Amino acid sequence: MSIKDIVSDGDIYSIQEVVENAVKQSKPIKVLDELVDGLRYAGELFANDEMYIVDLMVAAETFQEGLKVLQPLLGEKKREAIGKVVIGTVEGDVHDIGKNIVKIMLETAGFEVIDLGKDVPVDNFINAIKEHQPQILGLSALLTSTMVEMEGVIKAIDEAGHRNDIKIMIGGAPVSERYAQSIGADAFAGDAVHAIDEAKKLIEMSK
Ligand code: B12
Repeated sequence: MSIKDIVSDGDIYSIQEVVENAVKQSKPIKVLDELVDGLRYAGELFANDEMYIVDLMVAAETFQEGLKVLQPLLGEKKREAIGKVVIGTVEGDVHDIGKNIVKIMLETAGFEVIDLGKDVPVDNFINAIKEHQPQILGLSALLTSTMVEMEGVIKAIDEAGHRNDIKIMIGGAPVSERYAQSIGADAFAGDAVHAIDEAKKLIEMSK
């Protein structure tokens, strides 16, 4: 069975061994793509009423088990951080898989990342900015109903007087470049690889 099928079937007991074998033959980043394909396929089945939410949850857990095997192989953390990023999924939204991948990839690229987790209230973002003074804030949302929270976070940062201290980068399936511009974010990235490029540009801009 392919990695895609194992994830979408939620075969949580096989995934570890299959991923371990897969990385002997191809690059970890390619194997990550296959894991993501499986999860996206499960999402399609769910959207078409061909999968129950419980099975989608098992598919997501299977994905996370596979990711655990890949994580140490995706790259070593660098000693000197090239910048600091605070990241989190906005309030009301429990999707954190994409955000976690962005975190891993940013760390691999040499960023220090402070992860606030998922379902993060606005005040937690503000407090983290005060405490950690990052150059970049990363916001994630996977629901059309929660992407609007991003605008609320940006407004609250503005009202707290921190908007000029920080660059804001957003991402998540329903979000776009256009949406980023419309809510006053500084950057958008559609995947973790582009997130690294955008974060590097934002660091240059904030110098
Ligand atoms: C897995 C999953 C779940 C899991 C989440 C587990 C977890 N720990 O994250 C569970 C089962 C819990 C779940 C729950 C729900 N889900 Co859901 N879920 C998905 C699914 C299948 C995959 C999401 C995912 O992880 N994709 C893989 C990752 C790698 O991709 P990604 O998230 O897009 O992230 C990449 C980029 O977007 C970007 N990125 C992401 N974040 C950030 C942040 C920054 C700063 C940057 C720069 C980039 C970036 O980089 C990432 C890596 O490349 C999607 C379908 C889909 N195609 O997206 C539905 C989906 C998002 N879910 C959906 C729904 C409806 C729900 C529920 C409301 C279902 C319910 N009835 O309860 C609940 C939501 C509960 C809540 N309050 O949040 C809908 C949303 C519809 C909509 N338009 O709003 C979708 C689209 C499925 C569908 N087609 O119906 N879900």
